[in-house]
Order: sequence, then C-alpha cells, then structure tokens
Amino acid sequence: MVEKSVEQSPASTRPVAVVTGASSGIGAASARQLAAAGYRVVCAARRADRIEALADEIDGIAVPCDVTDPDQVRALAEAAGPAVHLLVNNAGGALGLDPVEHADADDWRRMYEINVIGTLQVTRALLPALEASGAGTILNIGSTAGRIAYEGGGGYTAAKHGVAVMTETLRLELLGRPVRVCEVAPGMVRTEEFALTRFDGDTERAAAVYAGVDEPLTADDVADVVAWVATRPHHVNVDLVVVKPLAQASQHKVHRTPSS
Ligand code: 8X3
Repeated sequence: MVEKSVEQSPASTRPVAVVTGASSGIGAASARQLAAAGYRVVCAARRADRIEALADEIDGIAVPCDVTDPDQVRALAEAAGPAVHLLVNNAGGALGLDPVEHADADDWRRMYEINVIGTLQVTRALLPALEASGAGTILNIGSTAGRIAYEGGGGYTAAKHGVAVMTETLRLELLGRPVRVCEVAPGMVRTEEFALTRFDGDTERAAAVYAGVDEPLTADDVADVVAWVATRPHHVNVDLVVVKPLAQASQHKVHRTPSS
C-alpha cells in the first residue's frame, strides 16, 4: 500500500529516485545513501514491512512491488509521479549453482524473469518520467557474472549478461534524449540474502562462498559507488563500473586465508 506520494510530499523539491529490490542488501543501502545525497527515494520491493520501515527512516515512500508483475510495475510508476530523476534497477538474484547438464529450467526462467524482464518492465514504465525530469539516469545493478562465465553459474551469468546487453542497447537507443544509462557490476559482495537465496536457505553453503576471504564487499561499498555514479554532473555518463573486493582479482582468483 502506498502511504504517501511524491507529489503530496512537502519535500517534493528533492529529486526523485526509485530503487527496486530496496528491502535488503544493495537496494536498501543504496536507498539510504541516495536519501543522504538529497534524493526523495521511492523504495520498491515485495516485502512491504521492510520497505515501510526503510521509507520511514529515510523520509521516502514505500511501494510494494514485484518487478515481474506488470500491474504492480504500473502502480509503481504512478506512485513515483510525473518526474523521476534516477532509477536504480537492483531487483534480481541467483538461484542454484547447478552445471548446465543438470540445470533446473524453472530456476533459469525465474532468474531471467527477475533480472532481465523485471528490469525491462520497470525501465519501460518509468522512462516517460525519467525523460520528463529533463535529467534522468537509469542505473542497472549488473554483476561480474554479466562479464564472464563460471562453472555452475550458467543461469545467473546468462541473466546478468542479459542485463549488461540491455544496458548497452538502451544507451544506444536513447542517444540524444536526456536520460543517461549506467551499470554498476559488483563482484563478491557479502549481503544477508544473496548467497542464502542462491542456496535455498542452506547457511553452510552460503557461508562457504565467503570462507577465508578478507573483507568481501559490503552492500554499503556498492551503494557508495551507486551514489557516486548518480551524482556526477548529468553530462557525465559513467557507462560501467566493475567493483570487486581487494581479495578478488577475477571471478575464480580469490585470495582465501585457510582457517587454522
Ligand atoms: C557476483 C556474484 O556469485 O556471480 O555479483 O560471483 S557471483
């Protein structure tokens, strides 16, 4: 349920940012940092209780939204108002680590649906308002998985490659219009949910992803990059930022300290 709308808000002079997947991790951290940078943040995610608490904390608004549902995406665009300055397409995630040989087609469909179709639907719905702002920014949260393949990652890497290609396509198609298109592609980020979701709640498998890694990125580290990209002067289009922890030289080359 939408509690207040940007238009009704006395703070309507602030630029408006819409962040999807704002209920936790990179999305929630980005919403907080963007609010601190002066944005009125529309926090969108499926879990209403979480985004309502976040919206209260940062004086934003909460719009429960499943990005794969066209009706809910339409409602999100209506709640955001006629002018939106920034869209952070963050909703997404990985399911499973099965080799292609044994892959679950339903997991692949779901990953494509959330990461790619969700980003497409929200972008399409908000594009008129982004353009109407006169200085819009679309910032897609990609992944190092969108730039490389790794064993067991086929479904997720395919989806994140999809996000990367959609980002590049959109930048070409919007040339000459006042909307820049950017991607932030994080490597290993330790959030409360990413690995847990991937491994269907298996805490041991989730913890093993980060075992022995000295300081994986945090959601705040990535949000810091998001806020930096968003707050460059509008003629500066930061096409792509790949950000990894110091302990990760490439997808497979991660420095781990053996536990004693
Ligand atoms: C990168 C996540 O698991 O593909 O954002 O390395 S993973």
